[in-house]
Amino acid sequence: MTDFVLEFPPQFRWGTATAAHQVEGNNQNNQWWVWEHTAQRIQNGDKSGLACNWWQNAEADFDHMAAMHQNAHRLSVEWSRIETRDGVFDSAALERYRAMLLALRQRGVEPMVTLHHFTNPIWLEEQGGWENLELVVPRFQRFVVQVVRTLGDVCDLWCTINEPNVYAVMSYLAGRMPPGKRELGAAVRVFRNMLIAHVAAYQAIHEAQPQARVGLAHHMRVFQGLRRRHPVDNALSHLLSDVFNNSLLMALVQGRWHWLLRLGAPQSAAKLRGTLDWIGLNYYTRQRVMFDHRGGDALFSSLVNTPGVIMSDYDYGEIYPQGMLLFLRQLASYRLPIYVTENGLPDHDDDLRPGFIVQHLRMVWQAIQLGCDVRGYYHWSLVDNFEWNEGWRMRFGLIAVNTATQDRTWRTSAYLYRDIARANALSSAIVCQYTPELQSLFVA
Ligand code: IFM
Repeated sequence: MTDFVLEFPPQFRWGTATAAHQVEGNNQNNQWWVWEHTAQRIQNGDKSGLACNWWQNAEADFDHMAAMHQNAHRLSVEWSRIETRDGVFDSAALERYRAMLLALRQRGVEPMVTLHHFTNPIWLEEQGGWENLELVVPRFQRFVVQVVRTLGDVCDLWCTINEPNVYAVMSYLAGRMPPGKRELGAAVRVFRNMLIAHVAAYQAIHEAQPQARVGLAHHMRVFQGLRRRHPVDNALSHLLSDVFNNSLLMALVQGRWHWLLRLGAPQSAAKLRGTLDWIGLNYYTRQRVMFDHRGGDALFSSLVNTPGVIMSDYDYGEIYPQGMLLFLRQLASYRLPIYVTENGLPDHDDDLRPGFIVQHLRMVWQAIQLGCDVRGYYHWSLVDNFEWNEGWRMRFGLIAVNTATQDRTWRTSAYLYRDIARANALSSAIVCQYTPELQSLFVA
């Protein structure tokens, strides 16, 4: 077989992504902590507990990043630690974040900071949280300004909100995350409020730090009709894709509400236009859509697995790398710089992850060859961490975590990712060593 080297651009960012509540431990002041201790809605009754102990010692894992030749990391700051009560800010918490960001920089790792990743302070949640537009937009803006003013000398790459669509669906439609509601109207309102809050944050960050680069992390999922020529399955998959994937982009790129968001909208979407300096893609999988006359999971659709395909642990998803290329090309059409802000899978024994990484990075490389301005790739995740309603059973880490001892063990994928990041390339030598079964993919 002929040798190949698929090189990435010289400044390409090789990173991993995490979120505060999933790794820090003892985040007792947010709605998730309450949910974990009261709702009994998490697999095996798991709790975040000490998580990966980052609040005490994230630096130990930063050493692993450096050893893996990573030059970027996406992490989030925890609102409930920083603003412990409405308007009361904890400078010690902000100092801890400063120390973490500096520790990253000292290791040659550029931080990207997410300002909202699923968790809310209890005081905010008690007043209606993201359903309460008049409350949440100014409060979020005030919090963001405080963070950017304090940490702006060590970070200028900001991700305002992680996955507004997932947050709205899981918390207000599927009822699987707090506050556990199942109301389409509430989900729509929350999603819209998050977009409005993003815009307020975008503007405030630029006022506080003119050179800031501000974007958000958008979860996109391939929806395809289950039955090939079934017109209703196909129509529904288009509808879901339009609402879940495209409505956010329609609002923030074009300044237009999707019809579902226009109903009851407090303002026109015109002001939302042009409020992304870059766009983050969180891409995981494809889902099949089947018409369900009883209502299904949403909008008369049931979401099912593609029959016969290999699934990652606990049926989280199938491996569908084509979706990565599809969405990178779509995002590139908006002429924005792109970061792949998340991509990964739960795979305890790591038998699928090496192939997953190689296949998805091959798509990222291909997108770059086609002219897409992809600046970096952040694998989800560095370490196994608390996977929300799935608790600890889903293991997303390049590095395995023993939660009883806090011991770390590199999975094979960690060595693979190190070699790719070190080479800034996918090469035949790397593919041969870790995923020989995929060599044929690289034959021209
Ligand atoms: O763990 C989550 C993360 O918090 C948001 N995006 C998807 C990941 C894996 O499910």
